Amino acid sequence: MSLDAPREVRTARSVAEVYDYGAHVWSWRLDGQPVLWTSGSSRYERGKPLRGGIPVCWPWFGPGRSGDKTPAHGLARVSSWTLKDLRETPDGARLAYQLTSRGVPEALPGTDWTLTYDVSVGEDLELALTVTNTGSVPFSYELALHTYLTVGDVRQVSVSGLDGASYLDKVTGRRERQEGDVTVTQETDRVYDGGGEIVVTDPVLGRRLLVSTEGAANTVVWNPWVAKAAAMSDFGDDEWPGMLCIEAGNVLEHAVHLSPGAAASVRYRAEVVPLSAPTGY
Ligand code: TA6
Repeated sequence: MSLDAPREVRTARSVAEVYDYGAHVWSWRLDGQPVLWTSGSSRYERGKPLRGGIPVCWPWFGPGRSGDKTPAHGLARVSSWTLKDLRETPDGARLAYQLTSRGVPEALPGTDWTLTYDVSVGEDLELALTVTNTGSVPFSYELALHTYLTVGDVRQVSVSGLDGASYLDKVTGRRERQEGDVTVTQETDRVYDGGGEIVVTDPVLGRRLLVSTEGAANTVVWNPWVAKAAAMSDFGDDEWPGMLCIEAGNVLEHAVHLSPGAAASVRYRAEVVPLSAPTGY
């Protein structure tokens, strides 16, 4: 079954589309240039994930820590969230979404929880995702805001802010330590310990993407490169040079354990600055 049309949010310089399905921030253009990346081969079907934008991965990441969880990246991104509030201003819009255990009990059987997701989008993007344990049973979860960013050519991009960080290289299965900026010269799928202030420098598009996160123990950097892109039917074979995922969350050994009544939040902010502008990062 096809999806309802996304909500469109416009300002003088920006336009964004957000689906209630998955509370999925899908596209975001600033001064006519895409900031978020979306695949021309994405599916738009209930029960299937969208390819691009910002999938909300919860309550597990990938196949989960057990390695056998389906669907990949959990149920939040393939569930219909409720829009609880929408406020539009000349600077953009704030959308408040909610998903609860009443709607998706199979996500964490036997538990009660509420996800609230505040999306603010205009000339910059601010996300805040809060998980609240509303029941009497503790539970654990992984979470990631799986952000696809548009880049001019991923082979010419450098990512700063992760120097010295330990990471799991999911391509080799080895743990490594980052030396200097991250560059992409092959399939890249890395779960870094750390994050905070990340800068994606894009000489082709002449801009920097400033990403800052809070409450996220992990930063994931992903580009599928040639073979993996070709192996995904919802990812165009020639699309991989134009995207880079800079994701924020709590995954693997940083899974979150919530006691009854407790809550935990992850925040993600993205801003675009011209390459000529000084960065405070
Ligand atoms: O975040 C990177 C990653 O975990 C990769 O391993 C790759 O699987 C990617 O997510 C996309 O996952 P998806 O289920 O959306 O195809």
